Amino acid sequence: MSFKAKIQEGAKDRNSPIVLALDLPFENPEKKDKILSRAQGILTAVHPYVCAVKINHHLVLPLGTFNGVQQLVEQIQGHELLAIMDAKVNDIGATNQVIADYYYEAGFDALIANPFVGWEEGLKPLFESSKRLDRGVILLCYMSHKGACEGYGQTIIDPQTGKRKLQYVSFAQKALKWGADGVVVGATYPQKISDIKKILGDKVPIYSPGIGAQGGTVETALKAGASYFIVGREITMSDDPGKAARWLCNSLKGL
Ligand code: 3DU
Repeated sequence: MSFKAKIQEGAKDRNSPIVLALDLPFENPEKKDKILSRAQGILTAVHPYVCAVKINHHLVLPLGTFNGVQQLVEQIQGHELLAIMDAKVNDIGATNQVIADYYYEAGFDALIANPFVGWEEGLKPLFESSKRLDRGVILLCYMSHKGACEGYGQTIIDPQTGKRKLQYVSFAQKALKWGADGVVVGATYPQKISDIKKILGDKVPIYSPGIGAQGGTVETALKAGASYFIVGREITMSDDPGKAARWLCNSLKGL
């Protein structure tokens, strides 16, 4: 089963389209055990209210992929949740392949990649090995921060047609053509979500980060066409992460 189908089924079964971004602030790397147990504690409290967990460098750097992070991936999957690695894969094809091999070996179900590197000798090897292993590739399409307009918002000349188009429109079209399992579009840009939704329809789901701490809301992202909501600090930095996740999950049910 494809990653896209697995997360759709998981979100339906669990009645939650929330992806937990399991991000923690900087901590002295010597305190690895403290970092790991804090992450495990959040997972234990939050798992009933999410359909997947996204890991970023916040945990890979201090814990290491095959020590702490692999244990977390096992815990995530033990709760029947999917594990996404937000590596923003962004290099030449041969390097991308090695990045994917390591993260898939650690058990991740999907990787986030950056379409700026293109297809041939870029993301093609990543897509091919991911499809072979039934893992997912989610592409950045329009990031949530202010400077996103400098890259994802540029007007480009399409090298194939010679016509002008917006960079993020081109990335959404590539997500369709390349068979991506999803695209990331910031909740802080609801208009971009709806522009991209018009291109993707129901073929490629939109994952929307930037909720809470970055100023976006689930309501506007949902109305604009997002299917999944990536939420980090709003949950992880709460005094009661389980309660924060439950509240968010229930607020989505009312929409
Ligand atoms: O702002 P939050 O704490 O909810 O975290 C959002 C997470 O999603 C974090 O890991 C960040 O690196 C990632 N992300 C974005 O916030 C925006 C993007 O466009 C892509 C990824």
